[in-house]
Amino acid sequence: MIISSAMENSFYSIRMRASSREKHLSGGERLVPRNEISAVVAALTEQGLLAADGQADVVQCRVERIATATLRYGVLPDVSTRAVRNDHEGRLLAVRLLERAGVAAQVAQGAIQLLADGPGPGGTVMRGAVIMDARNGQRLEPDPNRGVRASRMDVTPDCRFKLTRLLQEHDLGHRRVGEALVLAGKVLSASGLVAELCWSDDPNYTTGYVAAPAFGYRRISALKPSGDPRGGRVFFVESGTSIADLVVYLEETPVLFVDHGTISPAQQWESDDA
Ligand code: WAQ
Ligand code: MG
Repeated sequence: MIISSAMENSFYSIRMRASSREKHLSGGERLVPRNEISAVVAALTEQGLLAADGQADVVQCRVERIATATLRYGVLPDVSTRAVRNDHEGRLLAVRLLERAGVAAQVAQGAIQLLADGPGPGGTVMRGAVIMDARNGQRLEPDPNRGVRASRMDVTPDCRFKLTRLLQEHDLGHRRVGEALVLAGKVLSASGLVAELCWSDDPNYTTGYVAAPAFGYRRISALKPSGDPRGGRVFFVESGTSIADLVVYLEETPVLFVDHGTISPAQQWESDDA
């Protein structure tokens, strides 16, 4: 949800990218006030250096001032978690959630297969996300090698303080959770956006999520088998959505979240649940 309001103070976009021989290893994006720039650049640089067991040979951080007038404000999606027994159950649940959000069942299944096979060229991981027509499954991202990167989104310092504490109370203090929640928040705020599907390319991180306006950010404890290095993101859109406008919004429009939503305790999922 996006709310418009006037807020003073300059914010700066900080984007980090770590790579090894042209291969993307890790990225990070923050929007911070002037006084946090140095600390955040240091933290993101360290994150890039640590990525993939320290394989990075280039870590770049780019700092850009954001024109205050372009800033949009929003509230983060609600967070809920379903524990599943294995990735088969997890993928079944993901299909059901995507259908509920308005994605055709076959399209949802196809998207899961795409991420399972590796959506990049030759079964590799993409740096960004796939954009997919929710009705017919057509891939719409302008560059299918790279995908689209959601960028220039963050929580305000005040919201970060509250969100960090709340996530920790629910054992969700892992950096990935907050990052993915903010990314999903921006993605869901885009016009024409129906749902997002995501799981990590980190072989040891099996939890993924389906996000949609109707149920927020729903975590699923297993969307892939442990040890699998493939992962990715699919942004599902309504047919007829302007992809050019969507890409500009996701990559360039700065969005700051001023508050979080609710966080519900994890629930065991049974396949006969609605
Ligand atoms: N924009 C678009 N796609 C991205 C971005 C981005 N900024 N960052 C990563 N991706 C794509 C890219 O294809 C990656 O391979 C893939 O997503 C996964 O990225 O609640 O850690 O950073 O427990 O490995 C979700 C669950 C974790 C967190 C997701 O993703 C939770 C995660 P990763
Ligand atoms: Mg990441």
